[in-house]
Amino acid sequence: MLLAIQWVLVADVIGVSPENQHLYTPIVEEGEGGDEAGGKYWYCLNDTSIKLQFHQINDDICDCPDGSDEPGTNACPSTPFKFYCKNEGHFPGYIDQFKLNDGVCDYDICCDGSDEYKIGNCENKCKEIHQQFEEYRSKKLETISRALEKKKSILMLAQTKRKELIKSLQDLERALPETKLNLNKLKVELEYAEQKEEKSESVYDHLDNEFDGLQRKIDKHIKEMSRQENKIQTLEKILEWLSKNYNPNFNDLAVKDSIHKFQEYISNKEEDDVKDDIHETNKLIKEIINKAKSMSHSGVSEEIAHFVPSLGNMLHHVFRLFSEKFLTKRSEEYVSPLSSNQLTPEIEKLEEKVKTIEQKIFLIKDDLNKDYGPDDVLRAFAQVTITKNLGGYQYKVNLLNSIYQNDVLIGKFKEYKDGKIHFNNGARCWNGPQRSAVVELICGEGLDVVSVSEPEKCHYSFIVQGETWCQPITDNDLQKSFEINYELL
Ligand code: MAN
Repeated sequence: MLLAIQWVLVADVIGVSPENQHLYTPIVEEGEGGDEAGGKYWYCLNDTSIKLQFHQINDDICDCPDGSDEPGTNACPSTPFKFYCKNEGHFPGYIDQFKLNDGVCDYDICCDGSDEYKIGNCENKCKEIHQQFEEYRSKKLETISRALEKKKSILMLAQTKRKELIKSLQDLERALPETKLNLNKLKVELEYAEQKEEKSESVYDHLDNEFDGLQRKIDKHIKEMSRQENKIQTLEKILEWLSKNYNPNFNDLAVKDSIHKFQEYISNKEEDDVKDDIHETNKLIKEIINKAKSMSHSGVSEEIAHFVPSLGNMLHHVFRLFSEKFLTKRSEEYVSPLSSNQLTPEIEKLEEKVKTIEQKIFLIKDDLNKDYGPDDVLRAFAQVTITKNLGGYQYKVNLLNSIYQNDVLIGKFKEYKDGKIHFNNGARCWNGPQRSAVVELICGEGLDVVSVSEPEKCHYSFIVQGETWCQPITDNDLQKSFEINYELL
């Protein structure tokens, strides 16, 4: 029958770290009989219904379901704790049980050789290994601190680039209303100029249709008169010939009488004034036309001009209201010394300028909203191209623009996502997809393409190193990355 727990001993179980030794504290029970080993017991860690005698720990027989009774042997297929190496003078290590006493010195984990505690063939190398580690550490820390300094300047450059963009945006946003105002002013000046030019049109400009009609009619009359005149002349010639060549001996009274009347007609024929007259009229009309051309037309009322519903008039109206209200300028002040012909190209130029400014504003805003990595850092690489010969190709990598393999476009910058840069829309592969790439960024001294692979045909994977992607390093990181130089041991 169990009576009472009398005392608790401090454990020193091989393979268990000092923090976990308490889990292996033997329990000494004083009861009837006790056990031969002096009454020290222990319970499996994951099943306290299994009670073992203390000497069954590390006896090379697996008794507990979780293997907790064999932390220092390879008897259990799995144990909750790995074997603890003290590694005095260096850092403690934890090694898998299957590596214990296998004849191999695993100095990378157990520099004190304790993983081979049964065979005892591994001398303690912790001093030498720690010295190597210290050298590695100081070199690494130096490198990282240099890299972090560089990173600081890269970040500053990225910030400067962002600030420059913001400044350009502000300048453009400031210039836009001013340019638009100038444009509207020119448009109003054009309105005025056009009205003025319209008002100074000549009488001829307004009556040119009528003048043309009159001119055409007179030309027609002149032609008709010439035709009639030709006919008369032909008849006169026939009669003249008759009067000269008739035979007076025939005594034909009708012939004699006709010739007599013709001679009377010829002697009484008056000079033809009508023809001169009509030429006179023609001359007169030409003079009227010339006068009309030089006479200013004043028949078009200003009111009518204002009420013509044109876009220009509406604009003029709005601008006049605006200027009267805010600019306190009188409309006369918008009278330009330029003619409408000179104003039109000026307006076109300003319209183009407004369009360009608006486009630039759109592009800058779009760019400012893009994800260029933490602290916008990728901006610092906008003008940087890394050139690298790898695998028989020359690669040209611009992190914010494009990647080329010789002259073949691998891809254009698409986005920065989850710490990687994606490029797409590259040149199409023969019988395949368009080329694309993903760039992984790692810490390293100097900006460089470390490797290129093509995990799938025409989809490339790049690793680029640089100080930008370095972080302060911890002792834990250093221990993980440290590798022993066995030649020096
Ligand atoms: C070129 C290169 C390769 C690619 C093939 C596909 O040789 O771009 O990377 O795999 O074309 O045909």
